[in-house]
Amino acid sequence: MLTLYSYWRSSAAYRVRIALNLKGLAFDQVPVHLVKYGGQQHSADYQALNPQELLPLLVDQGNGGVRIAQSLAILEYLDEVFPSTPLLPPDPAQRAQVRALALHIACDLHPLNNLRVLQYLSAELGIADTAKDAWYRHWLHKGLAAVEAGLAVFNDRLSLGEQPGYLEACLVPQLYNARRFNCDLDAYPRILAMTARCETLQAFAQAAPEVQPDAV
Ligand SMILES: N[C@@H](CCC(=O)N[C@@H](CS)C(=O)NCC(=O)O)C(=O)O
Repeated sequence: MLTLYSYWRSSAAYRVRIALNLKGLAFDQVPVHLVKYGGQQHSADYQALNPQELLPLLVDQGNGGVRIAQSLAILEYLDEVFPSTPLLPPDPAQRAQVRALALHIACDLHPLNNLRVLQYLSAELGIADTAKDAWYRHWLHKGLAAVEAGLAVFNDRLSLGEQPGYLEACLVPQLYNARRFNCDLDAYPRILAMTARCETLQAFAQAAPEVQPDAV
C-alpha cells in the first residue's frame, strides 16, 4: 500500500498525485495542512516522518514502510519499483532533456516561490505584498520563459511522444500555481498547449487540487 502525505494546493504533492495516477497505482492520502495551526508540516509528528518539513512524503508499506521525501525522488522511485507505464523516455538523451526541464521547474523556479520563502519575505524581512508579488512573478516568468524555449525539442508532442510523464507532472502543477496567482501566460503557447492536452486526461483531472479530499 502507498500513502501520500499531501495538501490539496501543494504543487509538489500534485506532481506525485499525477505520477501515481499515470501509473494506475492506488494510494491513500494523509492531509497535512500547510497553513492552519502554524503549518502542520512543522508539527513534531510530521517532522519525525520528514525532517525537511515539506510535502510531499510517500510511504510504501509494501517495501518495509520506506519513507521518501522530495517529489522528484518519489517519481524516480515509482518508475523503478513500478516500471510499467514509465514516466521517463527510454533514450538517455531524451531522458536527460526531460529531466533538465523538470529540474528547472522543481529546483530553480518553484523553491523561490514556495510558501516558506514568501512567508519569510513578509514576516521576517517586512516586504510589502506588492513587492512580494513582483518577486513571485519575476521568478515565475524567468522559469517559464526558459521552459517555453526548452519545449521546442518536443515538436509539439508530449515528453513521451503521445504520453505525458515526468515533465508534464511538473509542468501542470506549476501552471496551476501561475493561474492561482493570476499571472499572464500569453507568452507561453507551448506550455499552454502541453498543459491543455494533459488536463483532458483522467490521471491529471483526478490529481487536480480542487478534487482532493482535503480541498476546501
Ligand atoms: N523540492 C521539494 C519541494 C517541496 C515543497 O516545497 N513543498 C511545499 C508545498 S508545494 C511545502 O511543503 N511547503 C511548506 C512550507 O513552505 O512551509 C519537492 O519537490 O518535493
